[in-house]
Amino acid sequence: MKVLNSEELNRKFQEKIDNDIKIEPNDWMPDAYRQTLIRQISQHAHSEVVGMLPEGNWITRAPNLRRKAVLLAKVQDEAGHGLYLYSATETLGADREDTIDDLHSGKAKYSSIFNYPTLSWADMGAIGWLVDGAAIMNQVPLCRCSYGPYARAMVRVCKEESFHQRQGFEIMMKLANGSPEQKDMAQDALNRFWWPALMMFGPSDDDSPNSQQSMKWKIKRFSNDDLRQQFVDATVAQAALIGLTIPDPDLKFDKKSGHYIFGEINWNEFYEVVKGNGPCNKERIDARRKAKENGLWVREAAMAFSAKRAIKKSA
Ligand code: FAQ
Repeated sequence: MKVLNSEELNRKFQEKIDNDIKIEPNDWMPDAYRQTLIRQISQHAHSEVVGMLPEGNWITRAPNLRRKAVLLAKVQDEAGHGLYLYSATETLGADREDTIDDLHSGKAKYSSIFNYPTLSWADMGAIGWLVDGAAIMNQVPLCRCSYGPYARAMVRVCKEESFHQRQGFEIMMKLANGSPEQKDMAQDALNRFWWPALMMFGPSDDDSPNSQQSMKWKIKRFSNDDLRQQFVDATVAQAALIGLTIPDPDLKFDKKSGHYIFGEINWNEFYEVVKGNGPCNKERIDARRKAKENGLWVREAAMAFSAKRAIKKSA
């Protein structure tokens, strides 16, 4: 069999991408493609796991049994998403423990949105509606990502996120149609989560160092700004439907382009939160570190049990 040189391997690889043929774990891939995927997928996994914390905060305080059961199931789903994504990262040769250590040391990023506090029950509605809503907008195109294991994980993740989005919207709808105090709670949650939700899509295209190459490799199918615009266009109408006001005095519909024009995002706030200076960054990482330490005995017990079983089996 002819041995291909690096230039030929790269050309064949890009040809596959251009023809929408999925790249699988044992296929040849440029190292930069592998590293980009490890970076993005592990950060995505961290986001799912850290993302359990703001909502986990309300499980014991949900207003009734139905809400508690739904919230519990939703938070569990996020843990599952983290697990599929860590597994997808492992198919690229990354060590799961190392990626988790990178999160705990502050080396790896996770979504800025999870560094904001959840102050009222309405925040559960705002997170489902806006945060899961933004996550779906970004993740549906990832179902067509060029890397097979990531694309396949995203199919199931998106089905679950779409249920999450609806449960959040339903909480907001109930509150917005409830007493004046309940409506105020819903509006307050929208006021606090709107701008951070827009930041979830990442820096604007001119300041996004990874986008161009990731789009060439079909990891990303749309730019950060295009997805943010799609989210705004879809969500403004939903807010109007339940009588809530988007907290943006500059928001207006542009007939010519068919899109909503929205105000300037506070990029200074975004970069501060990403750097670790958001309202809850320290609390979130401390909680994850503590979870790892407290779970050590469970991992050790499982390993000891598995070693004992292996000895018994070989005997
Ligand atoms: N927060 O060049 P780009 C969820 C970083 S899951 C923090 O544009 P890229 C489910 C970025 O990593 C939410 N950092 O980067 C849920 C890069 O830094 P690096 C997570 C951010 O990768 C719901 C630098 O800025 N979703 O919500 C953020 O091409 C409810 C330059 O940016 C995913 O991870 C940010 N918002 O595009 C769970 C989806 N944005 O690594 C619980 C997969 C950017 O070079 C409850 N990821 N950065 O040091 C993606 O689609 C992409 O990675 C983007 C960023 C679009 C996030």
